[in-house]
Amino acid sequence: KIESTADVPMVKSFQGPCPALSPYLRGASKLSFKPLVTLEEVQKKNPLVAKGRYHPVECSALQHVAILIPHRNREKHLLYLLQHLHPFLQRQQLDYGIYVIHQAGNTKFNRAKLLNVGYLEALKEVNWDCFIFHDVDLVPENDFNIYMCDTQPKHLVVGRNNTGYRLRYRGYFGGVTALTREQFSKVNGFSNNYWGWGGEDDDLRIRVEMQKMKVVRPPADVARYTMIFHNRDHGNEENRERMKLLRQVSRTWKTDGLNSCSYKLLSVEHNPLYINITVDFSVQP
Ligand code: UD2
Ligand code: MN
Repeated sequence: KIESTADVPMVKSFQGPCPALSPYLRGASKLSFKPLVTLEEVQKKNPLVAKGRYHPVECSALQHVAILIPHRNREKHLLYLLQHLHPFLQRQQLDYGIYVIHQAGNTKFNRAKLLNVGYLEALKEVNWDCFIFHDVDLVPENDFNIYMCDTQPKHLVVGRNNTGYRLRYRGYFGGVTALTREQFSKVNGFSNNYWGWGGEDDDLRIRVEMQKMKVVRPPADVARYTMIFHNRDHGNEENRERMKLLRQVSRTWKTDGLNSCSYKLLSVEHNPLYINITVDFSVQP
């Protein structure tokens, strides 16, 4: 008999809409990261995930959700995240797909532009309702932190272990955010011009506020994450231009974003546990 770590049904029964709150949620959990876990093991424990996607068999999901993870040179973190996120999302009864957007080459890292690419490419496959923009090193601690979109853009990280689980600053919008297809398109996505560390999350918040939308957050006891320890990566040095860029958002957002995001797509691979999109920003498409 095959068993799923998520403890969700494996056979189809009744097909109505899923309930507003999934019966499989467990609440706060103590996370453990086993250094020896392998992709194959995670695959075995998630038998209902295929080509990076899953949908509940017992009901029809309330939203189709694409999880977008910007990535370069963080394989271990990706493995830990996949290990925790797959059962977590299944317990939430979501129809979901996990996309890893991998930046090839060693030019400066561009998190925001990778997420724009993820949005554009994922929509070529499925008309996703909701997008979760997700750092590779943040693992949610409580499955009542629902990975669905709201009527307003949602910030899912109130606190993390290494900052005492407190909101870092007013207006903080980093780490993990959830925007509907329409909300993200209304703000023209992220800016493509933030190379290196910092600022791109504040830029998105400014775009959201300019459209008279308001950032919402789940309760602090639920919106908790563990950040897997890391140092600043090579190729993602602090962006010293960020304050200057942030002062210009009201003038630039309309022409810098989804509608100007050009990139050279190297590959789209459907792995068992995630869809891997590789792009090269060092060359013109
Ligand atoms: C904060 C924010 C993050 C982003 C960043 C500034 C939180 C919890 N997170 O993260 O959302 O706004 O500041 O840019 O506040 N990455 C790679 N390879 C690299 C570099 C980055 O995969 O070489 C990806 C990875 O998904 C990582 C993310 O980019 O989680 C953010 O980079 P970081 O983790 O180094 O930055 P951090 O923790 O300060
Ligand atoms: Mn980090």
